[in-house]
Amino acid sequence: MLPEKLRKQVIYQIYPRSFKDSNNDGIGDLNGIRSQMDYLACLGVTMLWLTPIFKSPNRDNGYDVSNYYEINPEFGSESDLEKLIDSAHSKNISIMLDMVFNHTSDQHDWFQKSRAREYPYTDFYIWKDGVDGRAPKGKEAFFGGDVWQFDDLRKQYYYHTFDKKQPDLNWSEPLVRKKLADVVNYWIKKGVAGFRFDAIDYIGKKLNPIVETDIELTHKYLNELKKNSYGQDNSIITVGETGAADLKSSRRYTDFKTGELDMVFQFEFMNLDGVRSDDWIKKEFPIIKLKKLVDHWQKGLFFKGWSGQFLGSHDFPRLVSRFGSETSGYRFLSASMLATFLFGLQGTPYIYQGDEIGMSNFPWQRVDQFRDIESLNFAGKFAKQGLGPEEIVKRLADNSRDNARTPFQWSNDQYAGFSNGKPWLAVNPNFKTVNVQREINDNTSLLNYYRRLIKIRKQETLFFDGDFKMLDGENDSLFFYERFKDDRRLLVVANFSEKRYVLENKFLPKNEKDILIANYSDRSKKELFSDPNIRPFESFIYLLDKEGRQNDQK
Ligand code: ISL
Ligand code: CA
Repeated sequence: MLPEKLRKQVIYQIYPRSFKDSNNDGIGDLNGIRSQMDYLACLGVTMLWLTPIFKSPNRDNGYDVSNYYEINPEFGSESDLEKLIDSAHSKNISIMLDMVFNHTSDQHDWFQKSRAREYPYTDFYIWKDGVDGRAPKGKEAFFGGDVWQFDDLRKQYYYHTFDKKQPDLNWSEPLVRKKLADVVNYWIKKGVAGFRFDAIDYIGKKLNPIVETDIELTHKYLNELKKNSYGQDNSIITVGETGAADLKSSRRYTDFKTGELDMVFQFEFMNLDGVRSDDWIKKEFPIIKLKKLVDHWQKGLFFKGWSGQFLGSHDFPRLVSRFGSETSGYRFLSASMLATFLFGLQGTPYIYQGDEIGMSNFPWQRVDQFRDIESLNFAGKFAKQGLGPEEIVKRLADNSRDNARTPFQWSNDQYAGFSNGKPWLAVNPNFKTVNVQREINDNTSLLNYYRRLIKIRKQETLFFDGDFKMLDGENDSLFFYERFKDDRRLLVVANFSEKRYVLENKFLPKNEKDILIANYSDRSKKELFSDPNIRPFESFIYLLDKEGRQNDQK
């Protein structure tokens, strides 16, 4: 049975630093989010995933937690969070927190005590002696450098999957597992209704002879975490960020009976163009490969598990710049097409803040404009390889996570209405035209398109429980698929290119009323609803009853 609690969910991701600043220190905060609750309610989203809001030295903007029980003072206080939760609830919106449990900050009290070999924290992290005066055998960390870092006090090396200031917790230590379950329970009591578990498929590790992720251990630990915390309240929604998950393991994580999580984020779609991998040279986005993957995942997960669907997050360049086109005239069309494509799929749709108004990549010019630790570490690495500043900026510009982190564009006022003070990261100069104020009352805007899309997604049940069928799988840029159940079917057309196509007769809509949404407004009008010509970046969703189709085929 599909989990009913997921039927109408549309989750909105907020990067609090960059959403709305209430006290003009240039940093977004919890009161800022609360001040925009009407906006979020009017958008129609059901849950807000806040990226980490806990105390942190911000080496990785909150993904390095130094205290899981304290709110980062830059974001406000615990009472501000309580007010935010209440305000959201009054609009039927719930809050999802981001739990970074693979690692902590090196400033976390546990790490400080572990360095000093203080009981019972001695084995809270992964420590090893050096070999012949050098680091134990290991790979390169995700954010650059070796996974092993020497600690002067303990005179041993500790293991870090990400940055050197993000030491990995040792989940094989039962007390670590207990303490993390306590953290989850604490926030559940505060009224938090969802959890995103960061980099969760890295928690299970074999420690000897070399440190290696071990999926059996990850399942074991997660199972225990579920049993001791969120598993006790079935209404809670969980999503695991599982960077390495394939279909088989995603099924296992999210099996409706035995799974540990409600859904996972899988990254196979998002890794197709090589963004943020290896040399940071962006590759062509292969649509045929995407189609094969979508088919594989949609058919393979249906009735067996569930996933979160996304094309953008705080970890990737902006989706319109990456998969669409910023060329004037195509920004709206390509951005709305991408949203339509995504919302038509099975799984829970996620919207990353700003994507609903078409925010795009920043026009970077210099390395010193970047703030993200990953980008800066890579810039250093490229410089060491002898690349010139221009080439480095180019690579960062195409790949950097900072593209998604520039301040939210509320209006065409100074700093885009994000703050009255200078923001921590520069505002995209296109805020004069790309902003909420301009779009909110314009019926033809991307923002209002999203509102309609969210509405139909909640109303039409085929989005939730319709099976999937790819149509025209060989076409290299037109995505065309069906969601069906019994004798009802929903068709989704999404043209990923400027090319024109002609739709086969048997697939044409039969009635203008059957068009649920369309990004070319004439598509829902009497004269053009059944026009077989598909235009650049055209996208629409329509119902087609079985009978209509059979009649047509006679
Ligand atoms: O394999 C990966 C690295 O390229 C990713 O799939 C990895 O799982 C992902 O980058 C993890 O991201 C999460 O944890 C990071 C943090 O910086 C990101 O913002 C967060 O989303 C470390 O906490
Ligand atoms: Ca602030």
